[in-house]
Amino acid sequence: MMRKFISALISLYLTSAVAAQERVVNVYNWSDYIDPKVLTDFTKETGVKVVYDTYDSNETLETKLLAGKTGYDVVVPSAPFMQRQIQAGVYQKLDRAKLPNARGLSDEVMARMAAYDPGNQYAVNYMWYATGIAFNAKKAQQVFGRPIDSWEVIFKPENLKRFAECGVYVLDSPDDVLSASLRYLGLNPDSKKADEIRRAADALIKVKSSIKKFHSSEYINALANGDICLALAWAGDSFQARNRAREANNGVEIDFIIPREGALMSMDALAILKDAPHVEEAYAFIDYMMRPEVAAQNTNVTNYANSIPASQPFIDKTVLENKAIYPTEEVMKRLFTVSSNDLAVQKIITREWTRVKTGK
Ligand code: N2P
Repeated sequence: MMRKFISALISLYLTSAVAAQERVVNVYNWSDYIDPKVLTDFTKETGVKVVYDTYDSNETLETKLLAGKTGYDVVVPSAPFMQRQIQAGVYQKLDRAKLPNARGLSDEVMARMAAYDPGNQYAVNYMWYATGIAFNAKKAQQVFGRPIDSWEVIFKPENLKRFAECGVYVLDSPDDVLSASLRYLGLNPDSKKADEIRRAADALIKVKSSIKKFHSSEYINALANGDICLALAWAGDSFQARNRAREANNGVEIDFIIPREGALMSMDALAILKDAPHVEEAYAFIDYMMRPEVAAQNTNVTNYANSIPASQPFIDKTVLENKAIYPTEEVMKRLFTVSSNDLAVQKIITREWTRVKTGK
């Protein structure tokens, strides 16, 4: 009897020990989009282990989400994709009581997010940023000799040709690149018209011979180590490239501009999957990300702007005062957003993007 009781106690202890050990959250986020120290700090504080996996395109994330159970708890879609995924029933509604720190999100960003997630029911903003042009300052001076301030640098064939030799990468992201092309053509950057999307793709095809690669994460190192000299790129990644080059002390100086015609402003969201295996841990993780000091730490390392105003005292001055990361009111006016595509439009975009990349 006693023996049975003791062995029951032991097994109870073991089960709870295993359960305690097994507190886990599975996070699927963009590459180069967090301070790795935040993950270890989170585990130290909460005992929740983070299994962390990365991607570099919304299309990759969406394909996984629509294919069925992923095992992930928290994912980070860009707003227009998130909107479609909400409609597809991929996410669960958030219980705001479990996200006290999310009350610190700015009203402005909450309102912007609500355009994609009415009533802010399913997601909270993680970071936001502009898409523009990153370049190697010295190389650009040598091969171009004029200030880089316009989409004409990319979309005028005679311009981009000058950079072809020192290397050009373009984001493998139709939302980012086709909207820039539409803007360059003087069309609505959020156009859903098949003929306009085709014209935007054609403009890119005209400069394609000068583009070395379409890729959405390799350009950080490629810029930093001097392998390429120009990229159609995201702001945060471009400044990460700058910092990597400075750390390597290799003489490469990377700059980034928001073109004068205006550029895409995007927002990425933290959301919990409907079939998340670790919902409580997912809440703990998201709430931790919303803590002002933590949000600041992520901004300092990634060079992406967060939406927690109380984080600003903890943000490095060079980041906070960088107008391409935290744009002024005036620059903000030049930024545009894109809305979600319905499936028919998405199909056209996917087809046009394939035509850009493969010629078929
Ligand atoms: C981080 C990319 C985040 C911006 N490398 C694209 N959603």
